[in-house]
Amino acid sequence: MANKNQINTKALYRKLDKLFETSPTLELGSDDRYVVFSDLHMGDGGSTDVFKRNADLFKHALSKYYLPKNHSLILNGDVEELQRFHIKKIVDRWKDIYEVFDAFNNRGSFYKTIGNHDLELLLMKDLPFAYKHYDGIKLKFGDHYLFIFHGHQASKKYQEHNEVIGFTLKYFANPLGIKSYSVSHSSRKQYKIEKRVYGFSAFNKVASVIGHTHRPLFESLDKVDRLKYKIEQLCRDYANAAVVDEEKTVEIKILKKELKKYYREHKDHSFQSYVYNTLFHIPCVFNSGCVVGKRGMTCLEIEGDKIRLVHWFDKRISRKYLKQSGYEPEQLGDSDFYRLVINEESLHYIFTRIKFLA
Ligand SMILES: [Mn+2]
Repeated sequence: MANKNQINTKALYRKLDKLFETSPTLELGSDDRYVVFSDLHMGDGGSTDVFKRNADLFKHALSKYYLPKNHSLILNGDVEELQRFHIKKIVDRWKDIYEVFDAFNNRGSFYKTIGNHDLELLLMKDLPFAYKHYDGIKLKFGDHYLFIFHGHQASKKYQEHNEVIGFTLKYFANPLGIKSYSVSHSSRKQYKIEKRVYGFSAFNKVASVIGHTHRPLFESLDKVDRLKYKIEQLCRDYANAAVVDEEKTVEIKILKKELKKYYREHKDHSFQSYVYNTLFHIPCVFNSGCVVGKRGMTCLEIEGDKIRLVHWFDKRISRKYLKQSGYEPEQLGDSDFYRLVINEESLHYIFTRIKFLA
């Protein structure tokens, strides 16, 4: 039996339309630099605080790399873990992190969107910080838009709860009454959310930048598809080269090994392919990944015409990475932290494909 409260797909797309319309627009000039991080889930510093693991890495990347290089910082939702911790405890424990946020904010280059784990910020009267919160942000690149939002808005479960939450908030203003829910990190649920964002973005010819699922996506591709494409491209380059390219041989072997390892570690393969049932593959969904990863953190850098998926990690895993000739990580000063560009593409090229293929 159909549930009366059930949000149908059309209604969900209408909500995303509204979110797009009401999100403020920032012009992306050719000299502008942005970095997008999401899903920090900051807690109280205790044993259940998942932010703690990469807190140092995150602080260094912001204060020693992005701040001096004049990037604007976009925190794309689930910054504070308010479903488990009190805001005051979070702000107390991570004073030094908020000082870095303040440095961006004082420069007028700090943007914070709301996710499902920090939703309550919208109703709190005395916030311990003066940041503005957005539901979404549009970055305008020529005639095209990068649409930045956390991503829980594409979850039917959230939209169903949202009706109830909205009512509760309006009439009782009781944040504790919010039924907490978090996204299950099952492939199937992640896939459904990503697929809806893909459908919405392709239809509207925009490129969406989300977080929420904690899974990095670049040009609508996840790790498996990126590896496959890369291997195919390397084979093509190898065949076209005038002389035998030993470096490419090594690189192909490494990537093949990585792909096999991924398949060994992930048993459920049915939701791994991002080549959706569309005539062409449309590069319209990006996901910055998360700050709380076991092997470091990922983010998206937007610099003029370029967009990049970047992996930050510390020396605990750097030796393995440094050995792999296919990658060239950059050490941050003389610190233990490294920055590695996983993918880079031109926004002109991306929007050309979206324009003609979607
Ligand atoms: Mn989330």
